[in-house]
Amino acid sequence: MTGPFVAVIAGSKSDQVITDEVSKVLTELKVSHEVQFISAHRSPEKLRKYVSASGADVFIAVAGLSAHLPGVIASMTLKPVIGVPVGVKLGGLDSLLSIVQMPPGVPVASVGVDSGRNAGILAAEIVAPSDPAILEGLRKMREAWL
Ligand code: RP5
Repeated sequence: MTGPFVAVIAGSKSDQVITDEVSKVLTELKVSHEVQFISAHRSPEKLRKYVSASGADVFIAVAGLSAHLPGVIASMTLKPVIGVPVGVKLGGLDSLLSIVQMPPGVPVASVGVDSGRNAGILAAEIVAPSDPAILEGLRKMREAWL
């Protein structure tokens, strides 16, 4: 594999509509990535193995309800983690607060509820300084708004 790599992990197959959005924008921006469905609550050991074996430069973690997935991933890696809260109950507020209220020293970034596209763009922005093609893709995406 060459170039930066983004690992997208969701807590459940029921989050796939959001991971599809993440995947779509990362593909548009030509960022190598893969999507996995691994629950922090139901299969913590599988998650630990995946995170420690992953060569990811950035993790995107998609989860609803008590969304501990991004924080648990952050506890297992020094790479940046972007959480995507999913609006399953309470308009996604439960998930959003679970993601952003991390203890000091273990930060997780968060995009808005169900904002898979923004998570993909943010991940691309994080890796773009080391990859001129991704930077150019981001520039073109913004130019297209004009
Ligand atoms: C979270 O609980 C998942 O990320 C999903 O958003 C939500 C519901 O999961 P399922 O019960 O559909 O597996 O862990």
